[in-house]
Amino acid sequence: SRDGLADAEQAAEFIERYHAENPEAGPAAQRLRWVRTEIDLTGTYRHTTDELTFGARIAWRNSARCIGRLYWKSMRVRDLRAVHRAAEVADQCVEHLRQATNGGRIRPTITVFAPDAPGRPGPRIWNEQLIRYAGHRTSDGSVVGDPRYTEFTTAARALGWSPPHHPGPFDVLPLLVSTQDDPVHMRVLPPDAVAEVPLSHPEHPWFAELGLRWHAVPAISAMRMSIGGVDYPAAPFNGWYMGSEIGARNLADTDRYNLLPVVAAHLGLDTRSTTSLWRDRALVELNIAVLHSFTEAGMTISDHHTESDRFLKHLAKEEKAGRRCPADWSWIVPPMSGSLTPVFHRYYDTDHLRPEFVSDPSSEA
Ligand code: HEM
Ligand code: NRG
Repeated sequence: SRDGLADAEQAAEFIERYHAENPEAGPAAQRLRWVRTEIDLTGTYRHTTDELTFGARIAWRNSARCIGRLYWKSMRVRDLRAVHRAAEVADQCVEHLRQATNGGRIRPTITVFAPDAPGRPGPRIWNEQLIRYAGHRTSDGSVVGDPRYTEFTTAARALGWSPPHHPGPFDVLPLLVSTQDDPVHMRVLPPDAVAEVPLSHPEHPWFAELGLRWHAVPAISAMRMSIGGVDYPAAPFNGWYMGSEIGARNLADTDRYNLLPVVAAHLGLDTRSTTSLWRDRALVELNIAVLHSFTEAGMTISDHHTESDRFLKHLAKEEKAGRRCPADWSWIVPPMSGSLTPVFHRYYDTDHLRPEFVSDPSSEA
């Protein structure tokens, strides 16, 4: 828990599940006795590296909002629980990005930093993701860049950060890391750790002239991972993008880059009436550009049809293993062409399982 005290019941439940799913680890009884003793003596307990690896993978498997769970067993888990200092956390976030990007063959990866312990909270990463673009508020009240991050951008600037040249639409934000000893450590990401893809369209040469781009790796860094009563507040993880996350949300939402009117104008669509479905047509072309550009650049990405098929395969496997698989319909169904994907046409278990990733309201900057 957040005061660093491990709940003994959650601990026991996790250790039992670990031994049930990993018979080669032997019976749980002896380990359970030790964990109870350790909690009695210190208020918490240390996971073995195998328990941590299993716990992190199960936290992914239990993520009801995630359509990408088919590959949960193969996530790489970097055990960096010995890392407490902010500068070293920042170094290892950079190393995470390099290993996860892997020259374009993106590897699902999690880096686990020190947990919360009584009197010794673990480090915190303030960025929502390791790679995000600044939102610069201009004098006329408009925003250059990602409007979602105007507050974070202001905070980074107050701490001395300035955008690379002049404020542009795709300035990568610095990392902000805090620990008990270091209230804020700021780290500009080295450009070679930040793979980005310039966007072009397979049939419309004008598209590339828009100067759009997106980063290749989505690495969520502000969720705490909770395993068997132990909280890991800094445990950044990544997989790869489903194209519609970029093309149907980040670049299209009216409170994000709001690009559908721009794309529609270049397509020569009639934007006077919603009934022309100009937004829908522009949305498809924008998403084609995203998938095309990532593929051309050799960066792992998948479309929403592929991820939907994989997710149904995952559900079937979980059912066969005799497990429930919680899923949140409103997050699983892709943000475009919902009814074209099989995940739309059914309902899901909605139970809440642990281990899990939890959004920390206080970290939403
Ligand atoms: C959410 C896809 C890997 C954990 C999502 C969403 C998508 C997605 C489309 C919904 C995002 C949104 O609507 O904003 C994928 C794909 C992956 C992948 C294609 C490729 C391997 C992972 C990994 C983890 C993970 C490795 C954790 C270890 C989560 C969690 C959420 C989520 C916790 C909910 C985030 C929130 O509440 O804001 N995923 N994911 N995913 N995914 Fe995955
Ligand atoms: N929609 C967000 C990312 C959320 C998680 N998506 C993933 N996760 N693909 C965005 O940046 O657009 N992942 O770990 O791969």
